[in-house]
Amino acid sequence: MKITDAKVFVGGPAKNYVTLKIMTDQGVYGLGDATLNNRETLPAAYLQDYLIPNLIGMDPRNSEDIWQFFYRGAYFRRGPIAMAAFGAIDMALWDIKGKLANMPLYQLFGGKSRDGALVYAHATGADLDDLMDSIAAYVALGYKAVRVQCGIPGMPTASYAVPDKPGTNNNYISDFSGIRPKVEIWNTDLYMRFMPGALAEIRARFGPDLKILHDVHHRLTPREAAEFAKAVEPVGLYWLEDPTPAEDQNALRMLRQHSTVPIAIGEVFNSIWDCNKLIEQELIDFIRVAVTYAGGITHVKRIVDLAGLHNVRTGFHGAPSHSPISMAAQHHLNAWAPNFGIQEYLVLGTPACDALFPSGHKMENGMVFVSEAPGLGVDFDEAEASKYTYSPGSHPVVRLEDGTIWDY
Ligand code: GCO
Ligand code: MG
Repeated sequence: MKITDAKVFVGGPAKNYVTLKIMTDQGVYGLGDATLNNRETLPAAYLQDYLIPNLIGMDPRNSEDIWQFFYRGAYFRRGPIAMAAFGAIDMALWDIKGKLANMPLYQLFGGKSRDGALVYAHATGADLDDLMDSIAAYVALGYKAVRVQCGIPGMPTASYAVPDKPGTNNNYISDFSGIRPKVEIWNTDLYMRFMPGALAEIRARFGPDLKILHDVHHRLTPREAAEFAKAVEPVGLYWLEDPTPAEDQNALRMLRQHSTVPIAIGEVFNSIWDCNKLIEQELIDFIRVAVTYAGGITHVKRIVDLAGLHNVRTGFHGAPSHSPISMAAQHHLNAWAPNFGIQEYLVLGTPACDALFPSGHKMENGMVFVSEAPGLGVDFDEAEASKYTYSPGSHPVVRLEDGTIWDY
């Protein structure tokens, strides 16, 4: 069996999805997602200029060897661009494998460990009242877990404080906003003073059963993060996400010594080498890698297995920049993983997105139910795709009030 051709499409409704389609001499094709949010043309170029010319003629069933060929066979490796490109190839090869076996992918991993996978959505408010309304709307839709982000009084801008209602697109990703980023101003003192009380009010209003998550977006120092974790301890968070800059695998040690708040990190990690110490030293409770830019199913499955040895559960990244293809890959891993925790999943529910990616995965009452179709269980309509073109966007850049660059 041979790979005969592969094509890359960039574009989509309100998002620049990067979709890979791999064709074979047996008529079976596979789909992959290489969407690196706001840098979409780069994995697309890596695929087109280097990976696809090498892929043609390979046996698509050898997904492990193909992964090793592109990763270990490269001298300069890792990083989000390369790993997103390898990830898309890997997803597509698993899709082909599932279709050849006539089985949904989760069966090839070891079958189902659960019927449905718990998900969380993003509730966001310009102020606390607005946030309460946003949370209430998600609860009314049946969500059992909600990430809560709030505008901070006195802080002129905070990227995640844009009003957001269920069913709307999440504006914190600056869709098609152009190459030059907006600048946002951050003030740690104002955040530290306001947010613990706001979280306590949310708990008081929604009661003990709602799973409340909060994302700090890497903006605290290790000491500040420890202080913040202690302050929010009584709220009973499901998790505190990205409290410290992600590059420093030692940063969570101080927080761990002072607090038992569950910690989630990893949406910007690209490989097992970014999180092996965090997992082995049991400094985290949830690992947030994404199948898209952590090298596809083959590599993420290794991270999941390492995490399982250390009682770390999964909480894969699922911001709306991931296309339904990589979300499908995650739905299959979530159905199987013995150490599954939760899945970030914002159903945008736009008819245009459903038309581009017809899928059998279903969401009901805050849970995802995986498709029983062979392979990934999601398709790609090329005629629909021809309606869209690429439009650049950029994440905001964050500065402190004195001008110092800070983490977005
Ligand atoms: C999350 C992320 C998003 C990011 C986005 C960047 O937890 O979903 O932190 O809020 O801002 O994925 O592309
Ligand atoms: Mg996050």
